[in-house]
Amino acid sequence: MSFTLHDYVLSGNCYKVRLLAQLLEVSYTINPVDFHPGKAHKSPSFLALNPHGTLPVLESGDTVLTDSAAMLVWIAQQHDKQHTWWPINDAECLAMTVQWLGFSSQLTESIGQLRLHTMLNRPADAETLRRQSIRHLRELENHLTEQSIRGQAFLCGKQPTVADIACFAYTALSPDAGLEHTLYPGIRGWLHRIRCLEGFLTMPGIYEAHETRNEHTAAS
Ligand SMILES: N[C@@H](CCC(=O)N[C@@H](CS)C(=O)NCC(=O)O)C(=O)O
Repeated sequence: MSFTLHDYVLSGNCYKVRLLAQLLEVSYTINPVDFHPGKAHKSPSFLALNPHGTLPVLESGDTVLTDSAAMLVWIAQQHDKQHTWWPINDAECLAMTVQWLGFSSQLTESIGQLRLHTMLNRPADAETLRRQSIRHLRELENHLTEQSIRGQAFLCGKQPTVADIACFAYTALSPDAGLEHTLYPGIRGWLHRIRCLEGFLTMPGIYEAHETRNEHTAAS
């Protein structure tokens, strides 16, 4: 089923949806919302659609989704006939996918908020956000290193799931928040493997600079 995405081009959460739709070759319509400087996502008409006043919003018929993780599941369940992106036939992989989708929301709260502070001067406790962001990057790095030792290239197994897409966005965009990838070889390899997926779509702020050849092939 096709859909309309209420979108802002520099939003990491909107990008997650654009990326999965592109990978699965799903067509959709974009409604650009003036997030900055217009704050159109706080206007009365937008709040009537999404009382949280956040982007993205996905609309399809009577369906209105206001959380990017829910959108990824909705798209994958309908358009991935192999059931690898939303792995309903593998209990362990499915549970891991839900767990890492939860982690992706934490990345929005740490790296995402620090990025808004760094790029748009949003008032924030930058030191606390920085500490949380680094803790999250280390947790991701440790998990990816363990996965690599098990011969698993992605967060939940040998194949990417919606959780990889959800975690990819703010991890890849962390240099915008002043957090480079230099210290995290496991993350660099994983970012590269996602970038190499057929149909990959990029966005402003995602760089290749820290990816080096011997690291990407480690777990593939
Ligand atoms: N849980 C939501 C969070 C969405 C979210 O925080 N979006 C940001 C943009 S990336 C937003 O609209 N923030 C409102 C603001 O900063 O004014 C999701 O994953 O979709």
